[in-house]
Amino acid sequence: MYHLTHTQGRGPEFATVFDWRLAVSYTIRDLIVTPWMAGHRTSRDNKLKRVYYLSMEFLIGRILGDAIINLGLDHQMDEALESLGLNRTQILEDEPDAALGNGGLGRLAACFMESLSSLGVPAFGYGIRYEHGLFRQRFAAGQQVETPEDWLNQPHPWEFVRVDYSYTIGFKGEVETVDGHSVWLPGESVVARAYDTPVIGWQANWANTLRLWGAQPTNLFDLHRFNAGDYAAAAEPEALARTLSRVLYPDDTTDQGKELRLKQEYFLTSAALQDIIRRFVAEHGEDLAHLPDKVAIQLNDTHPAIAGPELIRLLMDEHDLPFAQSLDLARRTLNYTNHTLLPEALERWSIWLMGHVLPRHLQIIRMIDEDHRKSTGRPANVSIIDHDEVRMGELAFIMAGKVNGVSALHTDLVRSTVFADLHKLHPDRIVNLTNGVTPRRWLRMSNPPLARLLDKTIGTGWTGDLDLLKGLAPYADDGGFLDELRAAKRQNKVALSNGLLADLGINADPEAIFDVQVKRMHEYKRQLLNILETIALWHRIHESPNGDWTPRLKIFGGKAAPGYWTAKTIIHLINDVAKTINDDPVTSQFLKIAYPPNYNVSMAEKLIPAADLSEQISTAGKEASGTGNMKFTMNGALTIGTLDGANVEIRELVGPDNFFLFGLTAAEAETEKAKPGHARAAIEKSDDMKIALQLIAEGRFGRPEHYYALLDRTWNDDPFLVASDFDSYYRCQRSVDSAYADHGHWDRMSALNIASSGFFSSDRTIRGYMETIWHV
Ligand code: CJB
Repeated sequence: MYHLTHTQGRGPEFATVFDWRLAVSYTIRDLIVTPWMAGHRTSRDNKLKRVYYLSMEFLIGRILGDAIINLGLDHQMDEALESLGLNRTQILEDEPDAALGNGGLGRLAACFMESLSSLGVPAFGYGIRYEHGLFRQRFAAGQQVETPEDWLNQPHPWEFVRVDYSYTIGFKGEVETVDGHSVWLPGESVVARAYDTPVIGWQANWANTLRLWGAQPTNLFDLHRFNAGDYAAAAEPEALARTLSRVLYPDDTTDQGKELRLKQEYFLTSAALQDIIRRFVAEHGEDLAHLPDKVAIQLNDTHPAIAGPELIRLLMDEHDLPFAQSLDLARRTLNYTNHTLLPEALERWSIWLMGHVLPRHLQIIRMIDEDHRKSTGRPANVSIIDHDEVRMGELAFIMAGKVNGVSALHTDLVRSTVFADLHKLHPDRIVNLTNGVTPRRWLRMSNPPLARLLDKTIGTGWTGDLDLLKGLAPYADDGGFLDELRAAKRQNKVALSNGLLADLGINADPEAIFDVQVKRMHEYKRQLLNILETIALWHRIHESPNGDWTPRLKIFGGKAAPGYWTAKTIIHLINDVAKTINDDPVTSQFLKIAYPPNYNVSMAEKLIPAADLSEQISTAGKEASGTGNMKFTMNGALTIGTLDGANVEIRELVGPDNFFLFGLTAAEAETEKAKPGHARAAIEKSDDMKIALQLIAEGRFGRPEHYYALLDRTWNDDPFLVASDFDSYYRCQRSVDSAYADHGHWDRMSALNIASSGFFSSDRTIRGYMETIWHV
């Protein structure tokens, strides 16, 4: 009530849901501030080493519900809201998602921030305060339409603006030599201003800061031009600066090759490093030789890889250290996580662009390259500069103390493929840290029915120590427990069905298998395989409509990068197929498709707890890890998947009998792909796949000309081996049907999946980083 009156300036009789949500958020924020400040004091007074996580993406989602859970106030909050006549769901759902990320990489950063706080590790996350997060997706005639996202179009109650922490970031200009020193005279500059969001850990013992940088002009506007009446031109400096933090690049894996993107990356990195050095000097004095003892910096993918040359520049040009020492200090401070092997995702910038935007950094990159080549005996293929391009992956590797992959398989492939030559030179540098997700958001908060059952069965300790889920294993043979597990799942399925009916008009039977594939739309993730299997199944049901079919609801969710034509065509196809199948009275009791638009973190929180089957069907060797796969497992869904990314570890832990495996291995996929005509040969052998493609070509699902290019690609190219894996996938899906028909058996498998999922807590991952990389 205090914040409603004094912060929102509204009396309860006039207050809207929005006013109440803000009042509740400020009340909760007040409770976070105390541990937050205590944590800062403890870190400073004890001169603790800090972790700094640099990421172009933090896919946070909503904050309020998560904060309430971590403060342990969910019951009290319910009572308080009820006494005010308010509805908790309505309040929570009024909050817009902070969608400052595209997919797994950004969501991982958000989970890591939460785990760092839960474990009480002094840490800062550094990112960009994008005015517009990931675009909103809607469908028009089945096709994706993007509109801007505008989460900051209303007050954001969680942040504190820090006008006193502002840093100048330069671009372009010249490098001059003055008294034997290189001096960079930037031609442009902007100011990075800090906006802090506290991230509260489990049980509110500790809170860290997510510091996001917003761009400001160095001069607010040109008064001279303003006075001359040229108002638009007068505002130009502001508009230009703001562009830097205006939009999140809506691309998951491809290098935009844009000057703005490079500038954004440098903007984040330089602001963060200036802030880190300022704090170090304030706490430990001017002797930067001790930097690696107090600072561990993690680069989330190559996006902030300019950190290597920037840290050297700051140490050398601004703090007068020699190059060799600066290089050594930087390398002992920086670490790099690789998140993908897809060649198009490993950033490269033309030498021209690098020299144009960051001329001093290009000089330093050449010095790093030369030093590395000299010290390693000038081997071939490991240079940072190659074919007139700066290779950011190589730069990140060479400048890192440790380089890590994100699942066991991925790390092996990092060693044997993209960085094979560098790995030979530095055999101890690459380590594995399999990803994880926070069980607070992804289990306790998003799945109350299951959380209650777990509390009742094994106690509440699992939330902070997910390994305790092992205690559930004995209950896998307890009929009473399995009935309750089924009831909890059913409750989530009913809630989802109600939502789908209200939002999409789809009438889903909660008894059906809820089969969910939610993730970014990408060919390697193979949503195409899933929809082709759906078509083939539909055709089979038509052939024997009186057969003993297990009812299924196929749920898809995901956005395609706006410029990714094939992914957008697959979205169109799914929607076209959904329309035909959902309207078919012959099959509708057995098969339906739902594709709710605008998949985001909040939607994931509803879909995952309601899923029976988790689709993790990427071409083996292509998905670095996956983290959705882990969330589904924790929530009791069974996985149908390939031996890819963390699926491999999920299957090992839950046991092969409790996992639906299909498809080629990574090695087999490589061999298969090398065979000329592999797709055509596989399709010719598969009646089901052939009929599915034929039905599309015949126009059974909308105008076939929309799909000719996709069909042609599938028959003649098929780079992600949909055809080669089709029959294996189709057969595996039928084994899912029969397993699901046996409730007791299915529920037992589900219980064993949950019991084995403790390893996938991001607390375990963060502990791994602490031990093997950060030494905190
Ligand atoms: N990933 O989300 C992204 N974006 C990229 O640009 C590159 C990789 C994903 O990162 C996740 C977190 O490590 C992985 O689980 C996922 O496999 C990978 O595609």
